[in-house]
Amino acid sequence: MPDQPTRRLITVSNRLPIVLRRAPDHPGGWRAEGGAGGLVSALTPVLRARGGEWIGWAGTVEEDAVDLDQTLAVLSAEIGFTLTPVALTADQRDKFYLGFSNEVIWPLFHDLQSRANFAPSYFAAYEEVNRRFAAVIARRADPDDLVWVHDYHLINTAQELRSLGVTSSLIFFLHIPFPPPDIFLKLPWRAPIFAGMLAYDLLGFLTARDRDNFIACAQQILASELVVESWDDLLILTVDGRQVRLGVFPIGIDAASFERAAATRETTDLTRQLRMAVDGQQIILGVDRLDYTKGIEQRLEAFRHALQRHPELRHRVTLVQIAVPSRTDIPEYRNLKQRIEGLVGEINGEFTHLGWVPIQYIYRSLPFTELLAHFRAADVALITPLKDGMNLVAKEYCAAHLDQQGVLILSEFAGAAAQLGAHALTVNPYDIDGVADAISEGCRMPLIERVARMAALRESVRTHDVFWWADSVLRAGALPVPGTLATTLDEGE
Ligand code: ADQ
Repeated sequence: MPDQPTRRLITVSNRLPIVLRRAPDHPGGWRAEGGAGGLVSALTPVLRARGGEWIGWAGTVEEDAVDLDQTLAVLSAEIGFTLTPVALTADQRDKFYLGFSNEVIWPLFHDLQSRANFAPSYFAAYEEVNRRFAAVIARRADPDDLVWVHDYHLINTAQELRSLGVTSSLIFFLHIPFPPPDIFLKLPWRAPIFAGMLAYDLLGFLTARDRDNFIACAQQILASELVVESWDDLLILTVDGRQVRLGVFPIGIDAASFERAAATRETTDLTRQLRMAVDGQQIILGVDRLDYTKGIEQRLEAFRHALQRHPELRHRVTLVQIAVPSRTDIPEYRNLKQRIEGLVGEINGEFTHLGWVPIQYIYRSLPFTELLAHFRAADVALITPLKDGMNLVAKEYCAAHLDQQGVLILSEFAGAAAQLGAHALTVNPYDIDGVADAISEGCRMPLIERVARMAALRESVRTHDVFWWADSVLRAGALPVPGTLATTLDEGE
């Protein structure tokens, strides 16, 4: 088998790193957008260097997907590796993506089981689509390739690949939390989903919390059949004579690019404009996809409470809440948008006074430079998800904060708290009083403390960036596991 650095990499994710839109005046009839984001910037150089390929859904339903091959061939040549589409029908997209992935797994794995819609028809579509992905991968993968599958949409792909006789090394990375047993076991399809995860060779989790929850589930589901041993930084599960590695790999951002982009003249000018617009007030910033896991409603309540509890904040602070439209085809998300807009209206109605408006609410995806300018201009970032796999916004805020004077208020239930919690103000997002007090503390924090905390946060974000993350996962995926493992979990942990 070739050495780790030379093995070809096949990356698989629900979506390709591009979005295609119909454009009759473009060659092939399609226009490509996107290609930004941490995952793309981390994996693009790896795929180019090793030779490789990205397999995923192109975002168009099968009925529309004529002439796609020519467009993807041109894009593949431009990007430096092959883009291979998986076709989905409109019905599959609805039941697999909107249904099972986002109405079942997403809420349940974020501990919000009451929001899950366990509709029986969704799981069949999930299996069908995972089978489709496996069929495409099986046509493309050689035994020496590393196949790296991303996220909760594709948990069952490895099992399908094994049944097709694929012997390549299979890595799975979960970008969301893994829940504790009392929540996971509520899933009606817990047996096939758990078995699906065990079909991979390496399972990557964002935090030790998630890995340990997985092991706790394994102990309940597999009981005496399970052996857990520690080896290097990994844990090895032996189930039915097969070994599965478990690793903790906190995803980072492309920190150097963020710093560079934050320092440009354009970003600096926009930052100045934002600061001038609030006329000397402090800016508190929230940036999230509009999702119930992000705790936006609870955050707005905490801000209202802060204005009541700490009246000195009035006329002195503005909360800028940027909400990026997300999953708007799911009713739960449309209802949440209405509730958030209602709350913003209520709070502004209650407190607006002599030209001071406490909340600026933005509901759209901002251009990158504007997003960076908001990060730079904000005195305090208020990042309070109810639960989050990692939360990259917290890291992006630190990387972009070139003057080192910003304060990070961070939910203890964001995966990022494991790395950043020591230098952030950590809060329980359900504790309205506690968050209100943290807002007041963040706004009053002395300069010397702000700078010391932010310097440490930036150092952590810079050291553990997205390239470090991708490299750690790929190394763990390619390591030869010794036949006999010396330390058992009981002895070693
Ligand atoms: P998300 O739930 O999407 O990711 P997050 O990690 O915060 O959450 O990433 C959001 C991304 O969207 C960030 O890169 C951010 O810059 C971008 N973004 C946010 N607001 C924007 C705006 N207004 N305009 C443009 N871009 C905006 C999932 C998991 C997370 C995990 C990541 C990566 O839910 O827990 O950290 O995957 O593994």
